[in-house]
Amino acid sequence: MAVKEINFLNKPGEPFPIAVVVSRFNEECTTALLKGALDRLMALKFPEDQIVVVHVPGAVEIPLAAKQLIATGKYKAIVTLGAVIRGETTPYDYVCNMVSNGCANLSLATGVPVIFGVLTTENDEQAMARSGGAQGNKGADAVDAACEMVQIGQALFAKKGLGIGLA
Ligand code: INI
Repeated sequence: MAVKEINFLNKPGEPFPIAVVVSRFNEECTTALLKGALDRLMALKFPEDQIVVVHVPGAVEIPLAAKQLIATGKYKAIVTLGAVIRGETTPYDYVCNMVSNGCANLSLATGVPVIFGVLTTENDEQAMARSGGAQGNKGADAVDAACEMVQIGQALFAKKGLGIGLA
């Protein structure tokens, strides 16, 4: 069967200019997410001058920084990292909705992958488990997702290569 398949799982491809937006709120966790993302970028041989990291106060501020980075036209993907932890008196649902809708809308409106590496958990233990603990590191996973999505975009819009040529 000559079915054309596009699948870049475990095929990171060539490095590209990438931006990481990381929030400070729940800093222990987000610092570990950033380390996971940068370690993965280094392992994939991204040159340091292709990477920018922007620190913002909290998850709510992530979409605006991502939008401003996209507006520069320099970056092929934006990785967002943050930690929204329910706790007892926090505005968890509002923060989750603002950051998740903001990133999704931005990605769809611009065509630039805005990867959602923001943890949304019930408690600190769940968040730390996903920041380099028993459940891996969502920062590293977000870099992998960025590599996949950039290549999918290139494949779908390329006039050569896979030849789908939507552009
Ligand atoms: N920001 C987070 O990144 N995580 C949270 O868990 C959180 N909680 O729970 O309140 C949080 N709030 C701050 C918010 O992101 C903004 O920085 C703040 O509201 C200023 O706009």
